[in-house]
Amino acid sequence: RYKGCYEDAQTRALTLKAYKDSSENGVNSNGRCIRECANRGFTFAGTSTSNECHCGNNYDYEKHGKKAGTCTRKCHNNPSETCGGDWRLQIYSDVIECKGVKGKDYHEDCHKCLNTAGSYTCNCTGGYKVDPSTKQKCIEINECEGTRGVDYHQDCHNCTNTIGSYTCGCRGGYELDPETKKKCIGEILANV
Ligand SMILES: [Ca+2]
Repeated sequence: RYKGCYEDAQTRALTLKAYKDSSENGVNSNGRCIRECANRGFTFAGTSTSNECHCGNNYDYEKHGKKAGTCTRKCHNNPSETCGGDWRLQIYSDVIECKGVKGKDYHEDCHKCLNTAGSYTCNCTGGYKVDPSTKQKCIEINECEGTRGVDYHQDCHNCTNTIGSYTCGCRGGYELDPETKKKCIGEILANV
């Protein structure tokens, strides 16, 4: 969450300088700095002078004053964003989405929200898995598109996907196991 552009001084607004990356292939971004600070256990992250990242847990980061509109330096090797300025910190706070509102701060289809550094992921209840592309919501598992004997029961003849599970159809002479509805059992003797 963007807090604003703040003045910095010798007595630093944020307590730790996490990195200064002026390497030829180094790319600075506000997201990188937020993740770096979150990984180190800091709530606040601030980019500065194009290639620096500062971290802190101190709420007095505004002690040298807010200087709106003066964080105008492009990020090192990343001109699509600004990364503060000279003695200017562009400060963000790590958002803990999971403490927020489901459907607003984290995805509606996330069953159990888990905070990660700079983002979140989800635990999913039975029959669902974490969406592999975003990792931020639970998607239904189509067991029937998987492998017989692994994703659905070896003895399931015609698999039909259901929301949260699957069910089976059985070839003539077999019946659906009434308890699990996931496998076909026993030949019916009347057919002999
Ligand atoms: Ca299913």
